[in-house]
Order: sequence, then structure tokens, then C-alpha cells
Amino acid sequence: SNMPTAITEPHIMNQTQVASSRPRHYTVNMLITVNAKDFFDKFAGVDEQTIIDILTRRSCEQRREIAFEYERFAKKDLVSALKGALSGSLEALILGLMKSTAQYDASELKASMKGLGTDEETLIEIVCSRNNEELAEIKRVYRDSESLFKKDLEKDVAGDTSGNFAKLLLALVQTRRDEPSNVVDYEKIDEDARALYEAGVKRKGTDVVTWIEIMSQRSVPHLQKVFERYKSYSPYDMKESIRKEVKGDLEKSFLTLVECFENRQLYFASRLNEAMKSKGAKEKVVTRIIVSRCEVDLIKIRTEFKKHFKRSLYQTITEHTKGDYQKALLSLCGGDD
Ligand SMILES: [Ca+2]
Repeated sequence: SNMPTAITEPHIMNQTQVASSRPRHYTVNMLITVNAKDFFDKFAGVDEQTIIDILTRRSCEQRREIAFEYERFAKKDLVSALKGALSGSLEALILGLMKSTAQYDASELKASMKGLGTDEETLIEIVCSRNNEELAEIKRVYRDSESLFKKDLEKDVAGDTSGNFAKLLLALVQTRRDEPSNVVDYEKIDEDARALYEAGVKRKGTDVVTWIEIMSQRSVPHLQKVFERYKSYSPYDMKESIRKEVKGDLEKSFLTLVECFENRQLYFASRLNEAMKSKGAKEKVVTRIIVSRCEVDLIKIRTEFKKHFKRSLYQTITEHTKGDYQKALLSLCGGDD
């Protein structure tokens, strides 16, 4: 028999345990082989509940081990089996969970540029909200991963966008942003604030290149101070200035950047809130944010959500989604606030 010798009861955490063991993904000590056997036994009957219970309560690392063991038992790969067993939004969510965060972001970017059109909304969300480290990893995965694309993210972005929008995204993808420094350079802060003002609100038209340079190369703490200082030059704050100066995808990109510089978790919370409350809940956006942030900062996003929208993310998911997809989202969300 090829069954493992050490089988112990699987430890599926209940909600209370989840809440008390943050960040939960890294504190659970799982017996992966048991989960895989569980899968193997129950999979024949397409048991969404089992799939959700097991896969949404593990770290990415653990899901990989489950997939590996599953393949050993079942002699077929887990992702194909999941594709066969699931459909719709639940399928997209569970398949997303089977990738690492960087792999998932890379595949979402790839999908946003595939074919004739471009999904600018996705492109902007990912490129403008990820930090240098995350973008560097996404680029690496995009280029190197055996199963993925062996393509260059910069080339694909350049091929799918144009004008100043392309210039901005490319500047971000080049990951030239300064690392935060311990020394606050007040002279540079003032200089950048003035340059942003003179390139935009002060002049006719907009010198977008200057905006791009400052917003793609300065560190986040520096930019936070620049935007404060900016108010002493301009009658409008940075976000108002962006709305006045540029339009379309360029406007959305700059706004996303500034929102993320100010409070990245609040940006994600607002995106989730909008997506769920929009007519015909934008499940794609909800799935993307939950899957891509569940191992990064979802707990903090929950906190910002509750603080700003006076309802918890958990409650909002309950009100605006349904079925097994909802169960999976709630399980990833982890608890009510
Ligand atoms: Ca202007």
C-alpha cells in the first residue's frame, strides 16, 4: 500500500481558533498527508465543502504540499481535479489559491493583457498598488516560471498600453523606487512638492514626465511628506490636482498610487467595498484582492474596512455574495470584526 504510515486526525480550525492565532497561515501545524487522503477519499463526490474547508484554511506552502501528496495518492494533479470539480467564481478563487502570491499576480497581469483588448482596471490595480519588492518578484516569476510565460513583463506592458499611461506603468515596473531612509530630507521634500505643483496645477497642460519621475522613484515615506508639503503650494491637494490635470487610465493610475502611498490597506478595503456593492457584485475584483492579499495583509485590510465603512468585511461578504463562493470568501476572511 502507498498509504502513509503516520495518520493523525486532521486539525480543521474553528472560527475562534482562527481569530486567536493571527496571522493564522503561519501558525498552524498541519498534517498535510492526512488532508491529501481526505481529499482523495472525498473527491469522487465533488464535495465543495471539503475543498473549501481544506484549501482556504492553509498557507500557500501547505496547499502545495497537499497538492503534492494528492498527486501521489490519486495519480493525477490536483489543479486538474479541481478544475473538473468546480466552476465559476469558486473555481477561479480556489485555483488562485493554488498559486503563490507572486505567481497569482503574474497570471492576473498576463490575463489582463491577453488577446486583443486590455483589462486596464486589473493592470492599474496590480502595477500601481504593489511595492518594489512585490513587483520585482512578480517580474521574476513572469520571466522564469517553467509553467508560466517566459516573457518579459515590461515588454508585454509596453505592447499593451500607450502614451503617458504606458510611461507610468513602465516606470513602476522598472522598480526604481528608493528604499525608505532614516534621514528626512526636508530640502528634497520641498523641492519635489514644488516640482509637482509647477508641473501640474501651476502651468498650462501637465508635465506628466515630471510627475511620473517623482512618483515612481521616491520612497513612500518621502512621498507622504511631499504630499503634505504640496498643500502649501497648491490650492488643491494631490488627489484633487490629479483629477484636474489628467484623465482616463492615467488619472486612475496616479490616484491608485497616491491612495496606496497614503494607506495601501485602505485602498484594498475600498476596492473590495465598491466591488461588492456594485450592481452584480464584481466577483473578479473581490476574488483577486482576497486571493492576492490573504497571505500578505488581509487582517489589516479587515481593520481598515471596519474603521472606514462601519461594517466588517465579513458582514459585507455575507450580504453581497452567496453560495459556496461566499463560504470560501468568509473562510479566507477568517473572522468577523
Ligand atoms: Ca496644468
